[in-house]
Amino acid sequence: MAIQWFPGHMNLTRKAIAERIKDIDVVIEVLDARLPGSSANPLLADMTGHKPTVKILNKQDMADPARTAAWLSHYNAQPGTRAVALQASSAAAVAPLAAACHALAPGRGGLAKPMRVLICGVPNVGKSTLINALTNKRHAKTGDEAGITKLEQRITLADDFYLWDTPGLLWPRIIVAKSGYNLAASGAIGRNAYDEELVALELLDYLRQNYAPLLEARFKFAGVAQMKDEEVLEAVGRQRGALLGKGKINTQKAAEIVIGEFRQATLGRITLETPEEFAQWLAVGQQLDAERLAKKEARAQSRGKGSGTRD
Ligand SMILES: Nc1nc2c(ncn2[C@@H]2O[C@H](COP(=O)(O)OP(=O)(O)OP(=O)(O)O)[C@@H](O)[C@H]2O)c(=O)[nH]1
Ligand SMILES: [Mg+2]
Repeated sequence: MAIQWFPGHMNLTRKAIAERIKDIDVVIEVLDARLPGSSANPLLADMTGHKPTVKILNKQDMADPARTAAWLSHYNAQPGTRAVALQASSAAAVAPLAAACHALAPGRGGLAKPMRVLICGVPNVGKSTLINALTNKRHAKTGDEAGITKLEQRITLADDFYLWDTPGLLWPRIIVAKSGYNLAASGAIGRNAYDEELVALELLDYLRQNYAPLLEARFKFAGVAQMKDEEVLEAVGRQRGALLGKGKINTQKAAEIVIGEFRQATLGRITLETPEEFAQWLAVGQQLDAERLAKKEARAQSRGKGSGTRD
């Protein structure tokens, strides 16, 4: 069962964005550069697709630079999309964004026609941090946890330039199982909506196959590529002294350590997906979802027939 998280406040955010979008000139969708496919919200794409959009691959300081370059080419090849990688906490890095908005909506500017920009994205991706850097102020509350921003908030960048910060938004059904795991690893999913051990095992599985030297250097053991995921988790627990007594490993604690090290990038610069991998996962997810819908329809039809015979 894939990880899902769509609490009630997200439904309110969805409605608020759907209402606001009419009066918006440019949409900035903030993505996590460590999971640029999984953090792109299909629900936002449906609601904002008709507006000029800048995709920001944020937290690039923690992502694998070669993979960030590949994702930028991938997104920039899509019609009507501009993608840039940045570190939202750096005021110098975000300064050119205002110019990019003017380039995308050249008719806007001046008191009669102020530029109106909506900043959106999944939880904990750095939307509020970006707004604070753009305005050089701590307008918006930030924090390393999903769901810090609770309500839409308007912030004035200049007399003729408004920004809307929005709460993090996911979508009602995450059909790509791997996306659920990657979003949870990044901190975009509420703590109670996933099992830390499962998320850590999925993360270790990917790291073992793609970033073995980083794992080995950080946790000081060798041969991870040949180990099972459970063995790697236990080795982490042993190395960090996460023990339950009688030589048993506290795998819950070990899982929290693995996830924490990924989130803080103390493991190194890591990206959990390439454009090609994500396209494959999406195709599988869509196939499974189509099968699920077909079964549901068949069940509904057979129920319909059943009631028909009783009539
Ligand atoms: N290393 C790094 N950390 C960042 C960057 N941008 C944001 N962060 C951190 O990521 C965490 C989340 O940032 P927020 O700005 O609160 O994220 P948000 O998207 O507004 O989150 P919600 O309001 O919960 O949806 C904070 O701890 C930030 O300091 C970045 O570019 N690099
Ligand atoms: Mg926020």
